[in-house]
Amino acid sequence: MTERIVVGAALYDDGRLLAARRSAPPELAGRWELPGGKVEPGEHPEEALVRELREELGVAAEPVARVPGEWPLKPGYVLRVWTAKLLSGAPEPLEDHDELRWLSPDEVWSVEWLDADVPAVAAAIECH
Ligand code: DCM
Repeated sequence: MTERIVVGAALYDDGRLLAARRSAPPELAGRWELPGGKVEPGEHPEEALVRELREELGVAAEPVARVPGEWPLKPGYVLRVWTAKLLSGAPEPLEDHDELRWLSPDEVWSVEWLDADVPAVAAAIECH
């Protein structure tokens, strides 16, 4: 079985990293993640990243660099992360999230990230 890729964005603006609090499903609700989602069949991961940020947050953003590494999610799914730059718009929690927070470097570990996002965020910080 091929693994399904979930893309996450380490979206930066003015040195701060965007964290999004999930509103669903119940077992993940209340935990924080890098916004993103599943790559659709035939879609390039970077395209999926841009699409997810538009759908979930209502912003235009562009991928900057792949963060080295890959993190297992539920069986059959892996998380890959890109740093990304906000081009236009102010993120709003339009889908899947009930709160957004811009975290300065000293605030990055102040939220309860999803399990897979802990090493992913650490790696993203390293390469920003
Ligand atoms: N996921 C995650 N971390 C992220 C993005 C997604 O752990 N930064 C997980 C949550 C879901 C799965 O990936 O189990 C698919 O995400 P979604 O429901 O947003 O498509």
